[in-house]
Amino acid sequence: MSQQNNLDHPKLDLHSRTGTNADTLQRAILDNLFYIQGRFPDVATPHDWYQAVAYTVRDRQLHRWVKTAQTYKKQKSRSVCYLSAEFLIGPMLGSNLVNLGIEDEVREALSALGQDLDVLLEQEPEPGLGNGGLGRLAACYMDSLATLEIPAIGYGIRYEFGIFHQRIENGWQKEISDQWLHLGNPWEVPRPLLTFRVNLGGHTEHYTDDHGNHRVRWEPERVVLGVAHDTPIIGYGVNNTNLLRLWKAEAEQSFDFEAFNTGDYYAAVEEKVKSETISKVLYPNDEAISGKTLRLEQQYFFVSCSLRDMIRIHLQQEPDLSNFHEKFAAQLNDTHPAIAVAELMRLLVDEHHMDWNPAWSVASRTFSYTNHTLLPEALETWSLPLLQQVLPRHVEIIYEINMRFMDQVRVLTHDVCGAVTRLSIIEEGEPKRVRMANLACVGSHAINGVAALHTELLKKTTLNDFHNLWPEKFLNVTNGVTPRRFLLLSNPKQSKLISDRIGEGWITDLEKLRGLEAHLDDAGFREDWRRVKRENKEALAKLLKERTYVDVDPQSLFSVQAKRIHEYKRQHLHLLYVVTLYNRIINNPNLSMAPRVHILGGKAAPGYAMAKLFIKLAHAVGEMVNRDQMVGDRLKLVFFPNFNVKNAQRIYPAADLSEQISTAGFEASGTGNMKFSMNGALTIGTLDGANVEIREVVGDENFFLFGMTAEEVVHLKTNGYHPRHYYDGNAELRAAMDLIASGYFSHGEADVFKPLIDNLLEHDPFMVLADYEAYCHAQSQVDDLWAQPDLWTRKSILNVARIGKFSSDRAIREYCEKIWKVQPTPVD
Ligand code: B1N
Repeated sequence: MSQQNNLDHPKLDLHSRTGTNADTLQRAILDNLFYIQGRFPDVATPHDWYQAVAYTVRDRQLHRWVKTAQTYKKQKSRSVCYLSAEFLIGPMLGSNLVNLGIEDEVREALSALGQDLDVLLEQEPEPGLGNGGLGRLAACYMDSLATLEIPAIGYGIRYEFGIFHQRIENGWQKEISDQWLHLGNPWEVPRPLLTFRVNLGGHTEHYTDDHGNHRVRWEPERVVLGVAHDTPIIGYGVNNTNLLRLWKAEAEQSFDFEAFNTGDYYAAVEEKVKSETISKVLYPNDEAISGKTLRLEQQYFFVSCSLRDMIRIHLQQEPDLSNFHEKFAAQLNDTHPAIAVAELMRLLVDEHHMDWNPAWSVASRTFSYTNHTLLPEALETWSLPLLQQVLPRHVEIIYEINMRFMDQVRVLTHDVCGAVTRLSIIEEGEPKRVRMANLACVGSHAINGVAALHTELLKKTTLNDFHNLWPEKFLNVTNGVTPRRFLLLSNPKQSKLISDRIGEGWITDLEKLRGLEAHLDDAGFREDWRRVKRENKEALAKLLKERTYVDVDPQSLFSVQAKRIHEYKRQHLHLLYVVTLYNRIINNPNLSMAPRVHILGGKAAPGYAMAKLFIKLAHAVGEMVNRDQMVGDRLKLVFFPNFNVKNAQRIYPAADLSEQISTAGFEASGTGNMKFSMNGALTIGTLDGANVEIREVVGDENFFLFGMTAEEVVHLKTNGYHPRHYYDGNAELRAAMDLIASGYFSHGEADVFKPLIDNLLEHDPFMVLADYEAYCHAQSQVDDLWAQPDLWTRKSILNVARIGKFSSDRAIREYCEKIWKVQPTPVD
């Protein structure tokens, strides 16, 4: 007898339950409002309505989701597992509506209920489960994987507190804990039955089993539970609905009755508190590691749950794990999940009793590793004693991996110039340390950088020894971003303008934007293009006024730098230019210039004093400039607080100029650069990260290039860099720095910004001063073009028309072909 398919059950009328016409949707929204939230329309708050809509949308995802799981299972599809400590997914309602194609119907249903969809969209809290580019990339890739009908699971951590909320107090950043789960999360489905016990601490015992085999038992000091929480990720215009599976840490026994009975109530709940700490909070460090035990525990926790989940899925269909690597391709998103290499070996050898060699063959064919940074301080290493304390068995396994690897290396390299020591997973020293990048390289069959320049530099510098050893393992996959969220959803006006001209094919085939070039000579089209940008700028101006009380004129050139605050990204170079413009106005009150609004946004890591001081300086300069009568509308400087995905979606569409001004050789790729360009901004930028490739495709005449190349940066550094030389040699630079140092922006207190200025004068590790003049020069070219609005518009259109390469669909196709070897599995 054939098994009854749940979805074909005669009593389950999915169509009336999850239909998508406005009438059905309206009924469903009211149903959810009542049956899930216990609310009547008369008393429902906007947040209640938002949740009712969210549940209504989720219902429509669920049957696609079940169908997807059934299809993948039936077809025995090979799946991608994207292992990442961060998924910066951003608010889901808007993107789910867009991907399901029911935005108009929901809008109609809501308006019949007297509700405005745009107001409800604002209600959704931001799931800030990431720091910046790396976490957002993982989210864009999940969108593309589903859209391309690739079976995929995103595995990560369900942080109770995501990235902190940035509040500005008296110009200083203040971190407020993020409460995104406070009012409930309608998108996730908790799976309490899908739980794994994760060991921590303790010791190992080696013994011989009844058959004479050498075995190892790990006797942990404590155990925490990892509980799956699933969020469906729906593709655009397809039925495929993949899974984002995030693990929440819980105590094995939430209540210690023995302690309770002996009267120690607090001890009774202590275990619970300690266990739950593991998924409590995201480390807010972008590009820097802290070496904290809890961070290692987080990494191991989610990796162990994920691998065991993959094994569970595999064994539902296969008798053993010898072909595990054929079922799964696991991507290590930077080194944060790199402990997976040792953990999979432990699972295969200790728990599933595979021999070492076949186990190693499976593991190294399962993993591939993406490197996201060359910054030495961001390369993770764990002190061996700490690792020993948390993961005693993994230390043994890492030693075993390293011993075999070192033997191989000695034969292959003959230890030319000490390559063996540099390749070793273990770094000698007091204490010894484990290099996670080395572990990831050794345990992976493919290693990739995230932009062409970055990959080249990786091969030549950071991972040079590995490249010499295994050149065939290295490849580049330039990052991409999803055009669904960052164009279709966030910039509906530009999207409509594009679709009216070239149809909607661009949404899933971004190269089609090239069709816009044929409309370049159409004056009406250029007029419409300008109007759309203008309207987007008006909307941002309104938002800026609400959030910062600063008035800006939407006619001005909007120049934007929005990203994490970091010295290598050189927000201070941008600021020095603003102060320079200010000085020019003061020195020449009648100066005629292109009116500019400079917008900065981004969070500083709480422990990064220089970055936090920068935020204060930006506010201090803004306060003086913005209220100076002499300046008027010629210059404004605004710091947009709490830059996150939600705010980003309102910023990109309103930018005229995108500031991508990092020191060449330091920004691995950047992805904001792509989003700005996709929204019609021109870029002023260095030859760094993906800027290089953006300039290549949009054309160098449509890009404002300045600054040293990565090679020149290295050259200058090796030959002795003297920032003071540039200070002495450029009067405008000197004036700008002197004005800041004088206390002009700090109520006469010269000390406040001294660390920043001194650092620039004495060290300037990212060569701000060396690039200052070239930057100012490029900015004046920007002004010249701004004076020719029609020419500007042409270049803006060309940027969009030629940006197709930077769709995350292209990036995911490359991963699928070159690394994962997976094919689409369409779902009916
Ligand atoms: O990854 C992005 C790139 O576009 C950026 O250029 C790159 O800076 C960013 C430790 C990181 N690299 N490393 C991190 C994040 C969190 C953390 O705890 C490092 N982020 C990047 C996507 O490829």
